[in-house]
Amino acid sequence: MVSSPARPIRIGSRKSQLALVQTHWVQGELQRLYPDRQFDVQTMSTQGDIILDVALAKIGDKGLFTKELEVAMLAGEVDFAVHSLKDLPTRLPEGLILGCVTEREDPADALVVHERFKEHQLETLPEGTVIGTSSLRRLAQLRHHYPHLQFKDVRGNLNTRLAKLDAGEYDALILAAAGLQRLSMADRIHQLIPAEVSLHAVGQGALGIECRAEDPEILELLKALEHEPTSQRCLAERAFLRELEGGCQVPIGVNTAIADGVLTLTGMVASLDGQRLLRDQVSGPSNDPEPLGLELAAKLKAQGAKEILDEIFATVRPEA
Ligand code: DPM
Repeated sequence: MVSSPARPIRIGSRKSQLALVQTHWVQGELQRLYPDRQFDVQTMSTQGDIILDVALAKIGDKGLFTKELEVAMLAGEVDFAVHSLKDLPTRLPEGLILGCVTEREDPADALVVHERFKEHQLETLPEGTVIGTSSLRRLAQLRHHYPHLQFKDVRGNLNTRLAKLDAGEYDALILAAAGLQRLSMADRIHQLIPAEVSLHAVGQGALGIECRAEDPEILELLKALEHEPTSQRCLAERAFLRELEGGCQVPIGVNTAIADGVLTLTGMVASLDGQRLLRDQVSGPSNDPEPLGLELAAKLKAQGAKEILDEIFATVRPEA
C-alpha cells in the first residue's frame, strides 16, 4: 500500500509587515529543513491591528495580538502561529503551548531621532523633547532617568511610526532594535539604550511559536528551530512576569544573561511617574530557569512591587 502524502502545514500570522517577515523566516527555515513538506502561510487581523486609536495600555493585555490566531489553532484551521514572543501572554489558553523559541536578536530598546536631533544622544536631549512611545515600561524608566523629557502616545506599525517622526509629530521614538533589524531598517537606530537605563520587555527580540499541546508531529518539526539559551532566558523572564500578574502593558522590564551554565535575571518594576523604581537580580542554573523568575518576583514583591502595580491597574484600566 502507498502511504498517503503528508498533509500541508498551515502557519498562522498577523498581516503586519514585521509579522510577515518573521513568519516567512520561520517558513523558509522549516522548508529548508523539511524539503518534502509543504508550508503555507495564512494571515489574519487581530484586535491589536484593528483598534489603533486607543492607547495600548487602556485596552488591556489579554492576547491583543494573538487571540484570533489562537482560535484558528484550536479550531484546527492553522497548525501553529508565529509571534513576537513579547506579544504572547504568559498564560496561554487551555490546549495551546509555547512550542518553540527561536534565537533572540539584540533585545535592547533603541532611540530613533528626528533629523533635527541627530547631534544628540539620549542623555543630551533638551528639556521638553517629545518622545513617542506607547510602552509604559519605556515611559516609566525614561522618566526615572530623564524627568525633563515629554512623552506622547504613538500607535501603528513601524513604518507609520517612523513616518510620524519624520513629519515632525515627535522629536524621537523608542523602538525595539530587533524590529528595526528584521525590517532592514537598522540604519534608523540612532543609539542602543543601555540596560542601566532601560530594561527590555519580557521576551523582546525572540520569536515564540505557539501550537496545540496535543500535536506531536508539529512539536517535533518545531524542535529544530528551538534555540536553547534563548528559550531558557525567556522562560525565566516569562515566569517573572507571570508571577507579578503583569500582562504585556505594565512597567516591568528584564535583562538576562547566561555564562558557564548560570543564568542571571535582572528585573524592575516602576511607577508611571518614574519616581519609584525597584530593581533586583537573581542567579541560578540555566537548565532550571522558571524558579529564578519566581524568586525575583518574590524579591520585588517584598520591596513593594505589588502596590506599585495595583496602583497602575487602578489608574490605567479602571474597568479591569
Ligand atoms: C509590547 C510592547 C510594545 C509592543 C510594550 C513594551 C511596544 C509598544 C510601543 C508588549 N509589544 O515593549 O514595553 O512602544 O508603543 C512590539 C514591537 C515588537 C514586537 C515593536 C517595538 C518588535 C520587537 C520584538 C510592540 N512587539 O517594541 O518597538 O519582536 O521583540
